[in-house]
Amino acid sequence: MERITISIDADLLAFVDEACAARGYGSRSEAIRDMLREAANAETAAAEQAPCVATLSYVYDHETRDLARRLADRQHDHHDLSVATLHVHLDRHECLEVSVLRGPSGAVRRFADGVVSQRGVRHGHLHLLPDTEPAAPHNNSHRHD
Ligand code: NI
Repeated sequence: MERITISIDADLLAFVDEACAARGYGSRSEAIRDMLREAANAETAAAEQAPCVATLSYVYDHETRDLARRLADRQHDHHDLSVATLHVHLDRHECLEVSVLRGPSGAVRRFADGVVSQRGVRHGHLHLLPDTEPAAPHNNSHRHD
């Protein structure tokens, strides 16, 4: 464990001491560690939930047994994330797909991992952008002023 020295306002220190007393911490260090841990967990959860738009690109051999069907199944299973997919027949064997995804970053990442990790899928790449104006789920109406 590392030891650090911090400067803290008197009122914040009073808050720490109150928390120590109320929650039965043995020391300020213990109390502050737990508070930081809570903050870190909240940060992780927020990043997981942060809305994003993303492109997922990959190449696959459409002759690999069942692969094209398995990839399409996955897209249908996650139709809530999948906005559109561009399919390019690169040559006699290989296909390039670019999927546009939209949703919570964690769910988009897991979906992408699930596609890219399939046997026969190569050159998988996910590019995430923050979604500043997330679409309301199941609402396709737009206002044009
Ligand atoms: Ni193709």
